[in-house]
Amino acid sequence: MTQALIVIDVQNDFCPGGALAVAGGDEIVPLVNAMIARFEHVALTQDWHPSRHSSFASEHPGKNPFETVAMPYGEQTLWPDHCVQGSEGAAFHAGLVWTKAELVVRKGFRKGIDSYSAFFENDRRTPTGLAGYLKERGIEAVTLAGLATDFCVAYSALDAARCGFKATVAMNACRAIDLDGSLAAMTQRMKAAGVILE
Ligand code: VGL
Ligand code: ZN
Repeated sequence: MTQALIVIDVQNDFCPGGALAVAGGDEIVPLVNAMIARFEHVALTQDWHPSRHSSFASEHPGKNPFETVAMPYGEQTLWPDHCVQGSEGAAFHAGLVWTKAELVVRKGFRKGIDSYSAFFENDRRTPTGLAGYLKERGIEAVTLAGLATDFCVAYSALDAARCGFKATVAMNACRAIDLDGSLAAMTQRMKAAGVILE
């Protein structure tokens, strides 16, 4: 089976000191680097929001980060401003050895819709193009690692399985936000969808 590694959002804003820091987010960098070295094909994702993105709590008067709001496409968690296009926070962690990557998928660039998954935006319908890219390249199996386990990694893994890829998550090379039990809930959803958790 032709395999690819997909490294999810290993960006400064998701690491300690960043705007939406994930505890221990930087600890995965050496593990991810070792995986990059081992895989024949590597793609990266980069959370890439315009300023004033609709997922930012600052755009919703009276709302705080980590609260939710109803969007036309469903419930959306609100976040601190993060990963603004071209900012230092949106850059890959300085220790990430990303030069081998064959593709960088940027997501979340439409102001009115968030995109956790590397495959579809949060309406679960608008594709990023990644599934078509992988299929055209003959890639049948994907392994995911990165940030955050219970948001962008999990939604990407669920969509990978839904698109017909064999999907594996390297859990030790991921770190979670864990908002109101989201890590346990998303772990359960991944298992139920047939995602292999390593
Ligand atoms: C992410 C929240 C908002 C992630 C991205 O990479 O998991 N989480 N944007
Ligand atoms: Zn984001």
